[in-house]
Amino acid sequence: MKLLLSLTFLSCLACWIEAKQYSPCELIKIFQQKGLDQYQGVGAATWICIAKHESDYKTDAINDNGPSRDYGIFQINSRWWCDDGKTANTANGCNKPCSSFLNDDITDDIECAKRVVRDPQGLNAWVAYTKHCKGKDMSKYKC
Ligand SMILES: [Ca+2]
Repeated sequence: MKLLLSLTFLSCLACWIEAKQYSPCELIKIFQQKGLDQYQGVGAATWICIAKHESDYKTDAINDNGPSRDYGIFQINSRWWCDDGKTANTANGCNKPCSSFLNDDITDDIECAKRVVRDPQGLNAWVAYTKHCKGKDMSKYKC
């Protein structure tokens, strides 16, 4: 009975805590599975660099920029890519509620990142990319 109670408690904890801090090795594997590695010619290490400097790999990262907010591992912006219900004139380019970029299932985050990088500005949409990744040695972001 005690064991059963503990198991119930543990599984409930798992339901509540959906957020997660990934490791680079976990992310590289997921990026490869979901076709993000080499998407538009961008290798997994560069995506890792972006996630590192945008969110430190935390799926529940939120940054308030005043008129809009950035969500999740790729810090997807509520003015252009998702709807958080409190950003004026969101373009909602990924057609998602921003809250879907805060859980530990990063499938939709990856799909939205693909949409972002297909825009003319490409990776430059991410400030972390231009500041920390562009033209830099990406070898330390490998697994
Ligand atoms: Ca998600």
